[in-house]
Formats: sequence, C-alpha cells, structure tokens
Amino acid sequence: MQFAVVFIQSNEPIFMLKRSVEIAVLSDLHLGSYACHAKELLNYISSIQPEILILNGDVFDRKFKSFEKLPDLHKSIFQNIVALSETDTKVFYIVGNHDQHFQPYIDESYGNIKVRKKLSFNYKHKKYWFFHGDVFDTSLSISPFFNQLGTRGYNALIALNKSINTVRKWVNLAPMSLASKIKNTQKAKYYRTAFEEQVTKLASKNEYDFVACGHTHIPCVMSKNGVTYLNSGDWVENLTALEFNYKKWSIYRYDNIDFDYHSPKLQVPTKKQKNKATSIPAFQTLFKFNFD
Ligand SMILES: [Mn+2]
Repeated sequence: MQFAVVFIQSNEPIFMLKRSVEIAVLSDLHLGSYACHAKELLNYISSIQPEILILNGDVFDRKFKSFEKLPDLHKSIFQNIVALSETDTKVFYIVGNHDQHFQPYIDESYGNIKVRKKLSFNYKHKKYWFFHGDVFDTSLSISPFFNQLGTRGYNALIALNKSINTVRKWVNLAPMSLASKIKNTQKAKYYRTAFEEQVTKLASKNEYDFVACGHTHIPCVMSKNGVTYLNSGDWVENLTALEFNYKKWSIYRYDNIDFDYHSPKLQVPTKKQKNKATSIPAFQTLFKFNFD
C-alpha cells in the first residue's frame, strides 16, 4: 500500500490509501464522450499506484475538442493520471484511432508521460508488445467474412449481387450489398476471432511472449498461437483494466462495493509529487489546442 494525493472532482486534493500494482493497462476510456463511465473510472484510477501505467489507445473520444470543455469528472481523471506520472509511475500513452489528435506528439515525452504509437519492451524476462489494434481494421473488414465463405462462395455471392443490382436498377432502386448484410449479422463473432487470430500470429512471428491490445472493447487474457493475448476491455461497457501483480496478469473488473466507503481515518497525507512545476504544464500544453 502507498499513499498519494488524488483529485476527486474539482481540484481539491484528498488523501487516501492506494493499492500498489506493478503494471496497470487501460484502454478505450473515451474521455469526452457521454459513453465513458467517468465516476467509476475516477474511483479506479484514484485507487491504484502502478509502477507502470499503459494507456493503450482511445483515451480520448473522437468527440474530444479541448481540455477546457471536458466535464469536470473527465478532467479529474486526466489530472489523476498526470499526478501519478509526477510520483514514480512511468506512463505510456499509446495513440488509438479515436485520439488521432495526438498523432503529431508520437515519440514525445512530457515528464514521465511518453506518447507512443506502439510499445515493445522486456519485463521480467518476457518480451511484450503493446498497440491499440486499429491497424487491423482494413484487413478485418474483408478477411473474417471472406474466410468464412471461402473464395468460391464469395465469388458466387458477388455474382448474385451483381444480377440483383441490375434488376434493382431497372426498377429504380439503389444498389444493395449482400456481402455487407451478411457481414453485419455475423460481424461481431467473426471480428473477434479474426482479430485475435491476426494479432497473435503476428506477435508469435515476431517472437513476443505477450501481446496486448484494446480497440475491440472485449477484456481478455488467453493463450493463442504460442503467445499470451491480453485485452484491457473498456470503460464504456465492461469497466475493466489489466493488472500485473504477483507474477501474473489478471483482469480487474470494476465493482462499486470496493468504493462505497472510505474511512476518514485511512485518509492520510502522502508521497510528495516531483517536478510538479515543470512536467504537468509541459503535458498540458497539448491541451492549449482546440482540435476542431
Ligand atoms: Mn479503438
């Protein structure tokens, strides 16, 4: 257990106990969108003291325009992340498909916060690879469906689709896509399997022991194709994070019961933040811009 300053709404720090975690991984927070479960996320982020914090993409939603316009709870979440980086926590910010506004800052460092497109490192004699996962979107929009039907089935479907559209044109109807109709009904199932298949095969080919993504919003720890595949889930639906502690990875699932009550006796002052004057404003220069 460690103690640290946390911001619960507004900017007023309170003091509370924190759980120490070796590595915490969060993705798909979607700050700046109503879909984000901000209260729960703030509870969680204020309750941990990780040595390494990996934000694996889509921290900010596509709708995010400026830090000033964020709801207070969302601001507090980010302030807590910055505050963690001011203690001993190394923070890696991996850019996802929603937070493309941060593309120009890839490979920059802001104090203890490092902005990256992907991350690869050795930890406790194992080789790790972290990336958001949107890089597979182009191939996956075709592959899962294509694989299922096989080449002949796919060609037959395209031929049938063409004849149907010729008829539709005669009667002044817009063309339709049978392929996309089938894809939509089966989409989720195919997508998940194909995503995990492609990610693990590529990681295995590159001799990684672990590969961690976000993007699918489906939390997961499993072995596939000779590597361990990790997914941190999201803070939209599942309210999950990945944690490495006591030599193993596990999925943290948010539970309100854990946060119902804080004894005032346990709220004690703590660890001093380092370099506060320099690196927080450095990272916050990012937020001076409006991403309209
Ligand atoms: Mn994404």
